[in-house]
Amino acid sequence: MDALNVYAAKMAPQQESLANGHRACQGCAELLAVRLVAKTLGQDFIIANATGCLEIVTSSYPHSAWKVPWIHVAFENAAAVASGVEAGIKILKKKGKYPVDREIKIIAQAGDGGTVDIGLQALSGALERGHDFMYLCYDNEAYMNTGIQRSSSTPYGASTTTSPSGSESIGQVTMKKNVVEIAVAHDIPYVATASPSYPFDLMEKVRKGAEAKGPAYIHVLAPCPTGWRLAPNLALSIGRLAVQTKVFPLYEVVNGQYRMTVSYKNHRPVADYLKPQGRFRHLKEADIAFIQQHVDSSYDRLLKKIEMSEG
Ligand SMILES: Cc1ncc(C[n+]2csc(CCOP(=O)(O)OP(=O)(O)O)c2C)c(N)n1
Ligand code: SF4
Repeated sequence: MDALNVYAAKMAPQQESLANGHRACQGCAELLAVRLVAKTLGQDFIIANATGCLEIVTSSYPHSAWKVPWIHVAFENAAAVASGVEAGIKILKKKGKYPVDREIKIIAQAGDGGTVDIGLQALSGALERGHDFMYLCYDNEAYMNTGIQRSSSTPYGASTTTSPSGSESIGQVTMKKNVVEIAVAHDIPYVATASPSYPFDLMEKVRKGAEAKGPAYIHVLAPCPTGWRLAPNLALSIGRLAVQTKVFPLYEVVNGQYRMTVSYKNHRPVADYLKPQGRFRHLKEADIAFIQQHVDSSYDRLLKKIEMSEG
């Protein structure tokens, strides 16, 4: 774990498939994560990108930050388009119109809105059909591109423009949907959570996901200074706090077997994660205690699955 904590740019692959000059907000951790993913994948991959921040900031017409084939698709169908690309290449290979030994990787990527809400059906279909592709969800926990509206990945108690906190409401009143477990339920070769605050852990998971034969799903927590009402220089440290407080455990599920990839002996209280973020500023001590309870019990459930995997 300690080795994964260290980061020096020199230790990461030097290749860049995502050029500089994109238009993400200052401190956007999503774009850092995407850059690390692109570095890991090299040059031979094709992306189907749902609409959202990531699409907007990397492709403002007539420019593109992508140095690889990149398709902007509708909000709901990144996984369906990736499935089509993968199937198309298979057919071209059969017809002798594409080099049989070329291992081009097919990627689908979307925000949480494009994944856990509107794109869930397309994602489930693609996972169930067993396409050889990797799906990356960059979860900034709301529909950021259109003005910080809640999604089903927004955590309980967060204030957004469509779940505003106030005298009548705590903000988001539902718990974050656990789409990682939904992906696991499809019995696919590789599922993982990842964070740009742990770059080597993230890159290792991307490598494993890309090498898996069949579908891979990686859920990346992407701190968003704009929507989380957070100072831009805190995006990476808040990502670290998400792991240190058990809010966002880093684990992988390889062929159904769970393994924690980053673990701490002592965890910090969830308040350390919530308090720096303006979207949680209104929470009272009792609300924080309630969230702590929920975090603890979700984490304990995860530990049980890991224990069962270890036999
Ligand atoms: C069918 C459809 N509904 C709504 C929209 C408008 N829209 C574009 S991007 C977006 C939000 C994207 O949110 P998310 O997937 O979480 O990505 P983020 O912008 O947060 O990275 C919405 C609602 C759309 N393009 N298509
Ligand atoms: S709104 Fe958030 S996710 Fe979108 S570009 Fe800005 S910081 Fe990144």
